[in-house]
Amino acid sequence: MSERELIDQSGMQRTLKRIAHEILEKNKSTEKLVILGIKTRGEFLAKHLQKKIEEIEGVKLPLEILDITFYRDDLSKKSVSPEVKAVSFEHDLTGKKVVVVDDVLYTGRTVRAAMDAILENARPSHIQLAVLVDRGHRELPIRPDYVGKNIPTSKQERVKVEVEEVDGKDLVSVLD
Ligand code: 3GP
Ligand code: 5GP
Ligand code: MG
Repeated sequence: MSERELIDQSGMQRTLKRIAHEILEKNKSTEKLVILGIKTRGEFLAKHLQKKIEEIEGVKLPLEILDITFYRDDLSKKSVSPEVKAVSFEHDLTGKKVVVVDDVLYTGRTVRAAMDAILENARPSHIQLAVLVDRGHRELPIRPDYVGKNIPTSKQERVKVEVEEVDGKDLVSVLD
């Protein structure tokens, strides 16, 4: 198995800073913005974006964390629907612009499940998507608004995302 390094620690910081600027540029201001990180690594990327936006604008955006495991529609291949864990958000997302943050975008099913979970609970005015890596192979009509890096992969390859808080370092590499 070979490992190719694609984004190192300083690259990761620059990428997140750029995405923070893009979020502010697209939305014109921080008003109504909420950051929502998808566990596990999306949570820490979301916290980094929250911090970068605070450094730029002086505003600490509300943050939500979502654990999607129970919502993925490919967990249960039987006709029975997967068990859905009740989600309660700390903030009322109605009328808000929710920026969903995940580490890797692949088929799009996790993001679809995240949108279901959000829309079951509230009526945001917008949902946007920020991902550190888009590795292609979409199975649903979902595209990110903010992308750290597009990494075309084969289905056999794996993108390894390491974040300081979980893995002790910030690094993105491709394993094949
Ligand atoms: P994450 O929770 O930080 O996103 O899915 C569990 C972990 O395995 C994920 O960590 C993800 O990074 C990693 N992973 C690597 N390849 C895959 C994949 O193809 N699908 C999923 N669901 N996770 C993957
Ligand atoms: P999707 O639902 O779009 O197929 O996959 C997205 C989710 O699966 C992300 O949360 C991500 O953690 C995980 N995932 C899919 N492929 C990869 C990959 O190659 N590397 C990593 N790190 N995670 C992946
Ligand atoms: Mg993930």
